[in-house]
Amino acid sequence: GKLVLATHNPGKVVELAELLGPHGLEVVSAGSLGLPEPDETETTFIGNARLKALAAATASGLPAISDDSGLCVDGLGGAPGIYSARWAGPGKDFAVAMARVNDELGDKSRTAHFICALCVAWPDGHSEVVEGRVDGTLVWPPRGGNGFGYDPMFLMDGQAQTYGEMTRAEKEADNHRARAFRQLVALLPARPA
Ligand code: ITT
Repeated sequence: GKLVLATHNPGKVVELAELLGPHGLEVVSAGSLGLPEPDETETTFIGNARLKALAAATASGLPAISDDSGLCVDGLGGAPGIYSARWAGPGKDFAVAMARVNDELGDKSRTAHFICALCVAWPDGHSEVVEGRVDGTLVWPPRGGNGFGYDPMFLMDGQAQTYGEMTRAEKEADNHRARAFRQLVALLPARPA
């Protein structure tokens, strides 16, 4: 059946489409349906993921999958966290966002993790949510031009390359989004559209 991808972030669309592909679900984007971008008024990744998926499912009459994610930096008390997109400003400039993270960090702890909450919601208001996490450290200066967002400064534990230096296949093999997705897949057949 058809599924709405309830995100306006092109980097997420690429990764989620790749993850969903093998499951034979026909994906339509929120943008192509002209769905509005709801304000992210919740205080948790899971809360915002639910809000976005329910808004898209209700508006479209189709099941919808949303992604709320972000970078949590230990030396910054977990910031930018749910504000990760907002730190890039209206111009969505992640060079600026990464520089702000680095400036505010100074010599505080550079350990960090990415969180990805994925939600699938149905037009009748039912929803399921899962969360994936990947741990790492932050490098400076940023390395690599692949991926999106904070990828060039994130070095996953056990890796020599930042997400910005990895190929798409290398990053997608194991990250917060893929880890969340593995849990979500287990829930999908339980409630087909
Ligand atoms: P939607 O709400 O439309 O999905 P958004 O970009 O506003 O798009 P979020 O509110 O979830 O999404 O913000 C998450 C931000 O965290 C995102 O803009 C990235 O900068 C960052 N982020 C999330 N996953 C990432 C990843 O895999 N690599 C790098 N940065 C990531």
